[in-house]
Parts: sequence; C-alpha cells; structure tokens
Amino acid sequence: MPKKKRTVEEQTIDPAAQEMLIRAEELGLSTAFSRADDLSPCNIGSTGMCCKLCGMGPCRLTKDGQTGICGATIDTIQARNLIRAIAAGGAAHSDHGRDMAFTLKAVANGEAEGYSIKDVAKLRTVAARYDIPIEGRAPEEIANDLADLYISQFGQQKGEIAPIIRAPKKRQELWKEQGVVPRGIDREVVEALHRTHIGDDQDPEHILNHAIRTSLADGWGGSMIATDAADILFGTPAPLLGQANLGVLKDDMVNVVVHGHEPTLSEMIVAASQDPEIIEYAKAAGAQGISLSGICCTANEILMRQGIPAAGNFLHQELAILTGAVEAMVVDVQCIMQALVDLASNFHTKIITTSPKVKIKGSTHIEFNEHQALTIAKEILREAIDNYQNRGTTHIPQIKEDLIPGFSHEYINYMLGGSYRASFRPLNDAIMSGRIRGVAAVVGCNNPRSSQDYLHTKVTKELLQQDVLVVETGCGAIASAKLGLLLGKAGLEQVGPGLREVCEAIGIPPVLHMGSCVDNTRILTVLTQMVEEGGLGDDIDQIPAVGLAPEWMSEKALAIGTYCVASGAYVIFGGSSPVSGMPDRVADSDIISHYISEGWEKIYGGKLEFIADPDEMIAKTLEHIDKKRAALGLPVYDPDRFGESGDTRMLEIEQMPFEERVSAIYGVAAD
Ligand code: NFS
Repeated sequence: MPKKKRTVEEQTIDPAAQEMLIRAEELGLSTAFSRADDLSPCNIGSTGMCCKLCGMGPCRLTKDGQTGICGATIDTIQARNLIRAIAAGGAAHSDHGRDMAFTLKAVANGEAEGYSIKDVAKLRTVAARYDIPIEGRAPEEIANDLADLYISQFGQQKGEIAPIIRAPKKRQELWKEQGVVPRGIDREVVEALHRTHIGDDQDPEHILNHAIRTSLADGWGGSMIATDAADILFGTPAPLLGQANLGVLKDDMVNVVVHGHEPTLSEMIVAASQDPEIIEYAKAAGAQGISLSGICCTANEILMRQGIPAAGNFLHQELAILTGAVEAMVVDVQCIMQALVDLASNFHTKIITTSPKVKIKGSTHIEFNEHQALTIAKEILREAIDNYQNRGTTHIPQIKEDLIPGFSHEYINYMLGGSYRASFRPLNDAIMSGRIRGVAAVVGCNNPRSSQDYLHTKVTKELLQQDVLVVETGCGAIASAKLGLLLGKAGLEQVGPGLREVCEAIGIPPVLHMGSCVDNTRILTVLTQMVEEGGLGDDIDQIPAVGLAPEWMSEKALAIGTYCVASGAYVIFGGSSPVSGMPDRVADSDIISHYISEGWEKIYGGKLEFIADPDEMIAKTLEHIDKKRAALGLPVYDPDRFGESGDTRMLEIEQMPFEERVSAIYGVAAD
C-alpha cells in the first residue's frame, strides 16, 4: 500500500522550511522529508528484533519464543542492538573529545596556527579539579598537562576515568558498587563491540549493564572533555544576541554554511572570514562580504561563543542548499546527509568535506588539521568566494528570529548569584518554594518521521506554562530559537507565573540554550552543583528534573539518554522505540523496555522510556517532577501562589543572608 504523502504543514511547523519544501517540489527535488514519506521503516529492524551480527542471518524475529539461528532470543538481540548504538554514539562524542584534547596539546606547545587559550580562568579551575599544579605556572604549561591527562583517558586500560570525580559523591559510590565506572573511554566502546560479537555476552541485563558503563565513558568522559577543552580554547559561552533560521542567508554576500560538530574548524573559519584580505577578496568577486552561518551542532558552537547565526537544525541542511544562495557548505563530522552532494549538483553549491574521517563521493575534500588551521580556513573561504559568480536564481525565505544563547553552567552560576557570590542557591530556593516547579532538559535531534520542531516546541511551551524551567541543547535548542522562545521578553509571554517572576528577577529567558549535544555535560554539571548547593537531596535522582528528546534519531542521542539515566535522570524519548516489540507481542514480554525503565530505575533512580504521544510525555514529566518534590518534602506545586509578589519580593529575598532567605521562602510557602 503506497504511503500517504504529507502536506508541507504536516512535514514541518517551521514556515521557512515549509517555503523551501514547496520550492523543492516545484523543482522536482527530493529531501529527507519526502524520502521519509516514500520509505516505510522496517518494523522488525526498527523495534530491534533483527539480528545481522553474523553471516548466518539476518535473523528477523517477530514472535515471542522465536530465536535466531544461534539461539539468541529477542531480548538478547534487542540488548545487543541497543548497546551497539550506544557505543557508536559514545564513540562519536568521545572521538570529538579526543580531537579537542589533541588541539589543546598542540596549542599548549605552540604548534597550532591561529589558536590560543581564550579562557585561562576555566583552564585553571578545571586543571585544579584534577590536581594539576596551577600556581606560578604559565597557561601553556598547565594546558599541556591537562591535555596529557585528557589524552590518557581514551587509552587507559585500568582504574577509573578522571572526570568521574565531577559527579556527586553518592553517585560515584553507586557506580562503584555496580561496577560501572568506566576504566578507559576507548576500552568500554571496544568491549561493547566484543561482547556483541557472535557467541559472546548473551544475558540481556549483563549486556545492558555494560551499556551503562559505555554511556558513562561518553557523558562523564569524552563529551565532558570535549566541552571543557572547547571552552578553554575558544572561551566559555556567556549570553549574546544571535539569530536563527534560513533568513540569515544573504542575497548579496558569499554564503558559507558550516555544518557538523567540532568547533576547531568552524572557529577558525569565523576568524578567517573577518580577515581584511579575505573580505577584500569577496568584494573583488562582486559580493558585499562573507556571510557565515551554521547548521546542527556546529551552529550551536559558534552561535554560543561568537554570535554567528544558525541557518537551522538537522532538517535544514538540505533546505539551505535549496535556497540556491549557498556558495559552500563546509562539513566535518556527524549528522551530515549524503544526499547533500546530489542535491547540491542542481545548484552551484560546493559541499566541502574537511575531516580525515569523512569523505562523501562527489564532494570537494579540503583536509583540515589544527597545525595549519588558519591557512586551510582561508583556502576554504577562497574556494567559496570563487564560486559566487556561478550563483543562479536564489530563493531565501525572509524568516529569522532573534535569540539569546550562551548559558554555560559557569554563566548560570554567575547570573544567579552575581560576581561576588556566584551560586546555585537562588535556583534551588525557587524550586524549593515552588516558584519553579522543576527543571526539564529538552534536547536532541529532528526526525523527518515526525513534524519538524512540533514535538520539541509543543513540549517546551507546555512545560513553561507549568512553571518548569527548560534548558536546551542541540537541534532542540535551534527549534526553540526559531520559534522565539530563547528571547527575554517574547519568550516570557506564555510562561507560568512563578517561573516568570524568577526569569524577570534574574533577567533570563525561560528557555536556556546551553550549547551543542556534547554540551549536555553542562547539564550534568548544573545538576551536580544543584545537589552540592543543598536542599534538593544528596544525589541527582532526587532533583525534580526530567530529560526529553522528543524528536531523536541519532545513536548519539541514545548514548546521551543512557548516561543521563545512569546519572539518575528520568529520560523520555519521543518517536519509536528501538527496543519495543512488534504490535502482536504481549506487553509483558517486552523485557528490554521494562528493564531500561523499571529495572534501571531500581538501580540508578533514573529510567529510559519511549513515549510517542506529546501529551503523555508532558503528563509523565510533570508527574515525575511532582513525585520528586513530594519525596523531598517540598510544598505541593500551586500555580496560584505566585505571580503577584513581582520582581521586588524576589529581589529582596535574593539579597538576604542564607538563614533569612530560607525562612522568607518557607514563610511564603507556609501561607
Ligand atoms: Ni545531536 Fe548535534 Fe542535531 Fe541530533 Fe545531530 S546535530 S550532536 S545528533 S541531529 S541534535
């Protein structure tokens, strides 16, 4: 039966994307949106019940009790497929972390053209956490030692990876008891592959226990290293003004779109694009200059630090090319569709691959390395400028939105307490009093199988009305940005009364953009600092907080979800579950779905659930937040209690000494 073709309004809620999808149709060109309509997913593979790990298969199982040729059960097959995805996702983040560590090492030794250490304060803070001597030493010396420590984490064979000490004490103890503290980042990924080779680990729970360890090697290992090294090299983000959506492309300028993940290249392209010689070169080609923008997490990296506009999230990569206005799309690693090359052949756009790890047939390859970064970045820009004269008709949707990104955990700490007493106290107090009901992290990808941005923004808007403070990263953050939720005033219009008071008093938008997907580690740090601040229990699983990835599609998302669960969070994924059974399986036989939910919750206090319906996602989020509030003995959330006391009261309380502040808050709460 042919699949129903969706209207553009069903494919995306973003008007700029709708405009470009109409153009694609006029031009007879396919996109991920139309291909998703044409191609039905295999319901055996999508539920994790197809095993193709050896040449006796693929064994496609559909019914309870069936086994593969080797005797593997559905549960074993699902667990193996899941851990392989987590290992691949963790490998992607961690390999990014490794590249950042090598760049830090090269910069420390004066071997990286164009780079410098931008955030010496963060370098010193992070190094001190790992007992690296800082007093009386030059930043380069400290950075060299830190880089060595980072690099050693990947190939470490025994012991515990160093960043694990950044987690709350109680959580570290739990991981030790469970035997899931990663020994080395690469080791856990390799072991995940070994265990899932034909004839190895065939106890689903035992496999999934290692999935936890592999994911921790990502979240509290490779990703955390990636974030810290990027901040040290390029600066820790602080709020600035940015813009998002395809309207950031310029008709009279050379448009260069950087797409992918690692900030090493994109930061240098930013620097090269401001070089007077390059600007002159662009003007000589008849353009007004160079307009740089980003897609996916590269967009988030340069948006957070430099205010470079985001052309869009994952599903915007093809749409940017459809404008006909992009001279070059420069890609490095991850989330880059092979379809870009074929699509670009209908326009003048050059797809330039730059990573030694990623080539796409038909694209131009200009290999990047950190030692000659600036020279290579200029070469890439010249290639784009030379292509300007080949531009044909353009169609840029005049749609874009302002936003304020840049909420690193350091900045959140600072903004809450001011420069003399930076602290998470006001946030904890606001949660304890019920002004803020809880916190939700709405993160992750776009998926063309659902309506682009719909689930992200529906969940975000509803939670805001319920006084839930939302933090975002990745493509989810860009979805909210396009909708205007990342702006001070505009974002506050539809926010619950208590949350609004807090946002107005502190001067923040209700949705805090915390960066790219590797920067989900910033959320781990925030949660840890909230624990350390006191009043919300002594471990992450006690905080009224939930993580959501409503439109997930990548293996990295599964790795993130799993390390958040292992850290104690309730994590809800939208879309379809990679471990659910076929519809005719009895619910009780969905052993893996149950294990990663109730099973993991018993051990880690966090659980992973796949919920397709957004209303159910929202209801479960609020239910969990309220359950955690009750367990902490906090007042029941009551939306009518706040909203009239206004900014002054909040500001007054904020100025009080700790004891007085607590009694003021509980005085209010006792009413
Ligand atoms: Ni995250 Fe960033 Fe986007 Fe998904 Fe891909 S860009 S690392 S994986 S699609 S959020």
